[in-house]
Amino acid sequence: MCLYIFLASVLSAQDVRTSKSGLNFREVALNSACNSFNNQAFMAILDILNYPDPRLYTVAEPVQEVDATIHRLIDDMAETMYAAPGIGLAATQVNVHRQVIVIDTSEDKQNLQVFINPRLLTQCGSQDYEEGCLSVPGVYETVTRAEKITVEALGRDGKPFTLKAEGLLAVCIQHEMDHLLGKVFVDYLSQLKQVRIKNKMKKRQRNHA
Ligand code: QAP
Ligand code: CO
Repeated sequence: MCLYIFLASVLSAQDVRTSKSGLNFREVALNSACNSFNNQAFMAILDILNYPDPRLYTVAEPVQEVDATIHRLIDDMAETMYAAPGIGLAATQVNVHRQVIVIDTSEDKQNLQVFINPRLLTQCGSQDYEEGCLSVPGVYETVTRAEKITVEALGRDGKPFTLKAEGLLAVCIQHEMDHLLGKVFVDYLSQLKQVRIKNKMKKRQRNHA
């Protein structure tokens, strides 16, 4: 997105000043944009798998080391989630089968929460919440989950933390942890609803083709 805006503004400026290297201004701008791209200075919006893609049923592997590759994945997942816009995204949904989740349930979208290798330590009570999913666009159905949870995970910095959550955040963490186990919220619904949702998705795919 930033790259496109940047390139569009550079290319629309009809500036053909010649630089020391002999390249004109437009070529220099393009080169530097491409170099930044190769050096991975830009984040990327990733493709999201759509239900009932069989790859959504893959069980994610634990992350062994929170390295630059994982940082890049987290940044790209965050950009993808914010662009959608969504409040949670699991790596499974972008076809990366590692235990990585990004969540931001805040109003101002300034509170990114990262969960690597999450484990539920406690869960209690129950709550019904109307859930959606970026992999099941346009479908919202009520699911019953634990009301309060305690989760242990690694943060973006690779350091372990524990977090108590309730309400929407607790629902979101449980929804995203399900993705890492190869589970989609639709799987909790009646067979009839699952069939209807699959048909709706097929129809959608035809129209968006
Ligand atoms: C999971 O879901 C969640 O259908 C995150 O057209 C949802 O961010 C947990 C979205 C609700 C708890 C409660 C869905 C965006 C976003 C759509 C999302 C859509 C556009 C879903
Ligand atoms: Co989801």
